[in-house]
Amino acid sequence: MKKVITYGTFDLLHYGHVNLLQRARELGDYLVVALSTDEFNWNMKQKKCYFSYEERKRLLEAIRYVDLVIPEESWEQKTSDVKEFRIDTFVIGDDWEGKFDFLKDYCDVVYLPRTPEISTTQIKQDLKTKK
Ligand code: C2G
Repeated sequence: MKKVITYGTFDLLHYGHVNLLQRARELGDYLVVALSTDEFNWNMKQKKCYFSYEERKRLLEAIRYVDLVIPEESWEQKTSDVKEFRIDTFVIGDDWEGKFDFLKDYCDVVYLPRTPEISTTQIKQDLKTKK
């Protein structure tokens, strides 16, 4: 079984995220999503999530491409995650291009093109301006 892992906040979930998850899953047979916890988002990414970790986890688990959701609590956990879950491929959007090449010692590393024109920031801005 070829196992894939990806990481992210996934708040507010949108089709750009689903495009990423679908392509990630297509690189193997099993997809693990390490979902940033509320604390990690706030302390390390200065992101205030609209949906809580549990709500975001529930949404991800409803996506057909996702097999397992685990918490992302630190920047440093990727290597141990790859070992623990016997991951073959690490995948993430190309906004992170090159940032996780250190994982090449343990698994394949794939940066996928982001889906253009959609982002949570854009959604929030549009909601503010839409009458
Ligand atoms: N993404 C995408 N296209 C978009 C928006 C996001 O392909 N229009 C991808 C991102 O590149 C990422 C995933 O969807 O691979 C999740 O996006 P975020 O929730 O913004 O993830 P991020 O905050 O970048 O967290 O340790 C890694 C971090 O946890 C990644």
